[in-house]
Amino acid sequence: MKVAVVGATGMVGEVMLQVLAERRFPVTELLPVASERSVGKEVIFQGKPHKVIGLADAVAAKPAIALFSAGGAISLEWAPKFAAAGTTVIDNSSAWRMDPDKKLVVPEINASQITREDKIIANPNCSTIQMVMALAPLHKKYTINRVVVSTYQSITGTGVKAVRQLENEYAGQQGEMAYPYPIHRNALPHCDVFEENGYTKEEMKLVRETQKILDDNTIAVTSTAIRIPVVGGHSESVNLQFENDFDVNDIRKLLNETPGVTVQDNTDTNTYPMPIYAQGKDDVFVGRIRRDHSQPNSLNLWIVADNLRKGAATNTVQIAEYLAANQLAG
Ligand code: 11C
Repeated sequence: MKVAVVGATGMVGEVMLQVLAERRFPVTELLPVASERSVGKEVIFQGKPHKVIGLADAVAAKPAIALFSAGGAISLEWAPKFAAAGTTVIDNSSAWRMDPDKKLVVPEINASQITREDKIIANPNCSTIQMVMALAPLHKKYTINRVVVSTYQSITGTGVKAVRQLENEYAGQQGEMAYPYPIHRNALPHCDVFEENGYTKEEMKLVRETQKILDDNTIAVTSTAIRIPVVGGHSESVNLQFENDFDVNDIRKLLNETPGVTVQDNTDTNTYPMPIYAQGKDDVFVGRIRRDHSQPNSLNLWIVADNLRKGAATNTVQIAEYLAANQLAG
């Protein structure tokens, strides 16, 4: 398959190239695509250099699939142009996620919704993906009424500018700031911009995207998203209230049996998920599984995943794998 990676020189784009190679996606020709100032630069794919091309040239090359991670504005302008040329776009920005005509896909949960007519498919936000991976099997069996989530998010979610800010702060140097405050030795209750309702965009993504992916607008979700000086992945403290009572051992068993989820949960051995161990892995890790005794039918979970992999690149490549396996693209 001819595959374009739009935003190939960015943080997520680089991981997309890595994941495509690792998972041996059947790429017959790779088109690394980036903004004009990167055109002509080289990226390495499968050990070989590939020249970066511009967006118009990539559309003209009619790839079967284009993986986009170049920001919402580029997606809004260029995804329809690729789609019109017959390419199936899998878009990692927030541009199309809540469009009622676009599918918002976590393959383990809802890939079967995709048809050949879907020419722009949205990849959810990283913090949503890892949460719904754990929630989906529990919702199916016990029906979730309410979710209260607090996130502890890696600076890699902001991008390379934030990584530089932290590095400069470690080194005691001045430099460009990605955040309004220092991030070293700090915690910012502020991921993405504030909306009029007092929540940040990141917090509202957790609300709206969860309902869309689980196909249930009756699930009440409230969230607080925090940025912390960590690079390996996002962590989430999640409190769930179910319609029906549950057995905690059955919850553990359900999560254990869920493809893409690894349970790390043994308080005797201090076993629980942490971003330093999740980094570089594709699974979503769940631990601290325990009943919330303060109210009926309630459960606490701690969920960790590498936000650049399952939260972004790996999920996108898994969607591409589904398209390839079911001959839905190209
Ligand atoms: C963060 N979740 O950690 C964001 C990054 O909507 O795809 C990804 C933003 C998005 O800041």
